[in-house]
Amino acid sequence: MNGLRLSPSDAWRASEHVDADRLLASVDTLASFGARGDGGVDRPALSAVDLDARRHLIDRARALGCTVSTDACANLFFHRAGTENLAPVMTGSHIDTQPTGGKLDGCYGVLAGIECLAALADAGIRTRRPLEVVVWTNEEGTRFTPGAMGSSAFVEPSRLAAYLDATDAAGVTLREALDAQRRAFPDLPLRDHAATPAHAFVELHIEQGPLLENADVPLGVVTGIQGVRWYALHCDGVAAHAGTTPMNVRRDAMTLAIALRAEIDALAHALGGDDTRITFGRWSVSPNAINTIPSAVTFSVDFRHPDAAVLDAFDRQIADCALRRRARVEPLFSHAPVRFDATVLATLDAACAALDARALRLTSGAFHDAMYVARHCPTAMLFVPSRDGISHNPAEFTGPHHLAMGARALAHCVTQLCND
Ligand code: HGY
Ligand code: MN
Ligand code: MN
Repeated sequence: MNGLRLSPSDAWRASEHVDADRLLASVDTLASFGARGDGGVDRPALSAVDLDARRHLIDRARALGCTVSTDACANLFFHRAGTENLAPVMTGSHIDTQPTGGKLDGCYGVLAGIECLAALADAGIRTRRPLEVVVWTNEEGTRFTPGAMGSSAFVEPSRLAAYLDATDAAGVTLREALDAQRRAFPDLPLRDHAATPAHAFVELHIEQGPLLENADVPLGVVTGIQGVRWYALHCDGVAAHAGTTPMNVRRDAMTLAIALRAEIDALAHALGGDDTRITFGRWSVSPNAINTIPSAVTFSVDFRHPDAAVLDAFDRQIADCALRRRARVEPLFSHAPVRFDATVLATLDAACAALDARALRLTSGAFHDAMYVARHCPTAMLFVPSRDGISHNPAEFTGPHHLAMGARALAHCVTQLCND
């Protein structure tokens, strides 16, 4: 990664031309697509409001002189040409949200990337390498499971085939949603990934946890991401009358599910100790009637841990648990812990130092598209603080000063990398 080093003034000038007001206004404009009444955002991947938001960002990118392309998984690529036709530096994130999401998760990384494009234009800087801002499809994985679909299919295109029949709650398949995107943007050329691998990828994101705020530090240089496992647990019972069926003859699926949840929770904490993060976030009950004993209950398990051996042990033991209780475990998503690239991390350190901003090195508790892209090219992430560590919640908030500082550090870093 050595090569022509920019005169420090160029990276600095790019960071200096980040316009905080323009960035903050772009956050509110994007949040208007799928706005909730409580200040949050509900913008499912490839939904009508997501397509409207994509159209808005495509228009912004084109107005900044970028060419726009897409791929088979509807990722968007906003390409700013360099002086040489070299492998581009990429930055970006996702714009799909949780159902009760905030304005910043993912969106901030995309908008700060676009702000870098605008800052480079304002500063009259033409970097040696192209810079590409990416919108990765379906990172949250709430409409279509698994998460981070777009980045995973970008890194390994053969994965897409297995995703196409994933269905949302209304029975719409990913295949149909991708067709809707193609119909909405028929003129977007397909990016030739094989011909243009990325030189490096930097993702700017809110921390979504309390560490930076507790340390009173404005920037986090993210050294890696902990591992993740998602499962669906299927529990069967026999539907029967709530009033007439004696307790000792019931086969209540909910009784089984509650006992299984307790056993899995205990297992996770026994294996993972203080680093355990276990969540049982999505439940479905059939027939879901007050006066019928449940015949089927399905619940989700989201397990996170930094240690690959713990994740593998959990895999084995959750399967044993389910077998013993005659339930069915369905693995949904799995990613090992990731370590980011030392050179990109050092470039982020240098950017923070150039801004005279204190930075903390930390591991991400949340997964991100960068976990897949790290297998494609040298990758790292940069965080800004989340107030009260809150995210996946309409109350998600980061102060304007921190949002601007993160974007300035990103501009400094990607400008530097664009001339490696
Ligand atoms: O679930 C995650 O870690 C990410 O926020 N989608
Ligand atoms: Mn995110
Ligand atoms: Mn998220």
